[in-house]
Amino acid sequence: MPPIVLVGAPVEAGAGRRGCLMGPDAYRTAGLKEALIQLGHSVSDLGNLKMAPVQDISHSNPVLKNLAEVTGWTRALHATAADLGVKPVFPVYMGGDHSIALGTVAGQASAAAAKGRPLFVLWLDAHSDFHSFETTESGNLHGTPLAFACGLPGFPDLLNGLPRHPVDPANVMILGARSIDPHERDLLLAHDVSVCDMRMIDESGVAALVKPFLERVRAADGLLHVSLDVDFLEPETAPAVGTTVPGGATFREAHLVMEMLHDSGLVTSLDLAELNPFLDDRGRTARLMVDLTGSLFGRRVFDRPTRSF
Ligand code: HAR
Ligand code: MN
Ligand code: MN
Ligand code: MN
Repeated sequence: MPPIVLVGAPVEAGAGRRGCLMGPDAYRTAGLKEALIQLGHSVSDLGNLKMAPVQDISHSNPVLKNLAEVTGWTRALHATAADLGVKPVFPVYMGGDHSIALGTVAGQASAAAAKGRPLFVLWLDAHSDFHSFETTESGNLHGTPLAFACGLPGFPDLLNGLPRHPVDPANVMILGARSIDPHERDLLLAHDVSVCDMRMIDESGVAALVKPFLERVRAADGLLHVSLDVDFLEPETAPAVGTTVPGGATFREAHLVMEMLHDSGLVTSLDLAELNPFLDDRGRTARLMVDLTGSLFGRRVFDRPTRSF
């Protein structure tokens, strides 16, 4: 595994309530770097990115919130991800609300294009985040990053004239969905995105859903970006998120996904999104996210099989 680079993205401008800007520091307090070093990785922390609000950006939808700040963060994260994505490192983007993925996925996609390899995206989330800036009714831009990543129309020039390298919607899997707005449903169907909702998890189990996706990534020699939203998890297990939806993935389902991702060896970048430490219960959600990241980076009980009967 290449060296891990932690990037702090203290972004809350994309969410409907404040607090996600404390996310990167909560991951530091919860010992993310130390946990990954303990697993034998080499880890550096680039600190928190800086952002300059972009004033000369506008959009006709009057409900959009904090467009200048979100655009500033998108450009900063896009530049960082496009750079890290072509280096022999594994970037972990510590958010920040999920609007960070407007920049991280675009940047990783630009790096994948430079390498001539397709980018795949696994979106672990209660929501599909598949609004365009035209269809969002809440105006909370954390509801839009996956549509932007897939190259949908209805966005202003978030990348300052730089080319968008859209992720093929056929290379996306959403897992854990249970709250999708009508416009998002129409767009997901129109673009033929694979959405595995909680009912499918109940009926098939996460392993049977994730396996064929990973096989596709491998067959295509793809790069794989994983975007983990805290609200993928059941709120009783992970309360520190502003947009809880009951009936989420269990502790074990989430770990199993991470363990399978590790074993696949296919993941090349990771977002940790939507942690709101202001809503946490003595840091337990932050610690759970650190533990899940540990599973993605190889934590297991034994490093070789024990005797079998
Ligand atoms: N779809 C809703 C909206 O657009 C809720 C979006 C919530 N998004 C996140 N990230 N919390 O998944 O407002
Ligand atoms: Mn999300
Ligand atoms: Mn969500
Ligand atoms: Mn909406």
